[in-house]
Amino acid sequence: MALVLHSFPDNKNAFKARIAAEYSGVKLELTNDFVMGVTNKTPEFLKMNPLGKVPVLETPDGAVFESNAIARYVAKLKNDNPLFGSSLIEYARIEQWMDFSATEIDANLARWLYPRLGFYPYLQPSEEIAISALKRALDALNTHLASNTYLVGHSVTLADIVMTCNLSVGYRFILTKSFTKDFPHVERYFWTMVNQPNFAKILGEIEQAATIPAVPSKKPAQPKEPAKPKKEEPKKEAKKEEPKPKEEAEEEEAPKPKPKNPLDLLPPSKMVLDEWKRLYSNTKTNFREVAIKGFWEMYDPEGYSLWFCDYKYNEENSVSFVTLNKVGGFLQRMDLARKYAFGKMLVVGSEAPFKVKGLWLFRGKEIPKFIMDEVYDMELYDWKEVDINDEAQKERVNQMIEDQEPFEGEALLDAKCFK
Ligand SMILES: N[C@@H](CCC(=O)N[C@@H](CS)C(=O)NCC(=O)O)C(=O)O
Repeated sequence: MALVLHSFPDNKNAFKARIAAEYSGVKLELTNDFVMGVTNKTPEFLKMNPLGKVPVLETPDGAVFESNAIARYVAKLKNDNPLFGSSLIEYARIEQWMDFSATEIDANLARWLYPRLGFYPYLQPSEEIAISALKRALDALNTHLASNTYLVGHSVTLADIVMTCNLSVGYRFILTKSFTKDFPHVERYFWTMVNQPNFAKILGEIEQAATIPAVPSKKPAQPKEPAKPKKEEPKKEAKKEEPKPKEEAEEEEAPKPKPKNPLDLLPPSKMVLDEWKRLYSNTKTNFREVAIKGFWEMYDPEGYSLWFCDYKYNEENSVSFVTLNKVGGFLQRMDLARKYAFGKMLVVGSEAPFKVKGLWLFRGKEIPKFIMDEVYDMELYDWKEVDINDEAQKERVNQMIEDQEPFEGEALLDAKCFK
C-alpha cells in the first residue's frame, strides 16, 4: 500500500512531509478529493486522527497524525538519512530546532496572524505579547544564523524543512519587509531555503506580504444612551451625595433583572425555530420533499425574515483553509444569536478566489440590531432581504438550504450550517 497524505493542497503542515519526501526519495500519494470541513469530519477520518485535523499520513501499518511526526516518519524511510544529521548531538539539535520552531515561532505567529484573519477574537494585549515573543525568538534565530548557513551542520536537515514551512506562512501573510529587515540572517536563510529545488517544487513561489492584515473591523461600541432622569427627580448637582437611608441603599443594591432581548418581546410567531432546526437535522433523505417543503410550510414572514449575504472581499479568499476558518470564526461569533437565527454559509468554487455566500433566517423583520452591533463579521457582507414572492429567489433559498452542488455553476468547497 502506498503512503497517502491526507490534506488540502496548500497546507504548510503537509509541505513538511512532502519536502522531506523529495529529499528522501519517498513517494507520497496525495488525496485529490479532500474537502476541508467535510472529509476530515467523516468517521473514517476521525479514526485516523480523533481531532479531525490535517495532515494525516496513512501507512501500511496504520495512520500517523501531527505534521512533525509525519515528516520524521517519511525521513526515517531512508536509511542513514542526512536529514537527521551525522551524529547524536546533531540529531539532538535538529529536534531542538524543530521544537523551537513549533513552540516559539509557529505558535506566536499564529497568535498574531489568526485573530487578524478572523479565526479567533482579536485582543490587542494578546497580540502585543505574541509579537514580542515572536521577535524574541526571531532574534535568537537571527543570532544563530549569523554564523550558520543551516540550522544544524552543513546541509539541509529536517529542522530546516520544519522551520522554513512554519516561516512561510508568516512571510506570505504577515511578516512584511519592514518587519523582517530587523532579522537579516533569518531573511537570507529563508530565501535561500525556499529557493532550494526540493523546497521550491513543493512551496512554489512565495510572495512576501506587502501589508499586515487589518484588524477585523468592529463597529465602535454605540454610546450608551444616558439614562433619562425621571421627571420628578431634581437635577443632581455635582456634589458629594448625602448617605442614603439604609433601606433605600439596599433596594438599589438588589441585582437588576437581565434586560429582555427585544426579540423576545415580539408578537408570538407560528414558526417555532427549534422545530425547523430539528426538521433540518433529522431529514436524511428526500430533502426537498421533506425539509424544504416543511420549511415553507413553517415559514412565517410576519415573525421572521430571510436574508442573502455575500462576502464583500472575495478576491482576498486566495487560500482555502484561511477562507474556511474565516467562515468558521463568523459562525462561532454568531453563537449569541442561536435562539433567534438559522444560517447556511457556502464556500463556493473549486479554486481560488473562493466566494462566500450565505442565507440567514432571523427572528423579526429586520436583521437584529444586537447581532449587527456584536458580530463584526456582519459588516464584511452585503445583505439583501429575500423577496419570497420571487420564485427565483425562493429557489436560491432552497438550493442554499440543501447545499446543492454545483451551486450557481460552481463546486462547493464547503457548506456550513448555523443551527
Ligand atoms: N499540530 C498539528 C496542527 C494541525 C492543524 O491545526 N491543522 C489544521 C490545518 S493547518 C486543521 O486541520 N484544522 C482543522 C480544525 O482545527 O478543525 C500539526 O502540526 O499537524
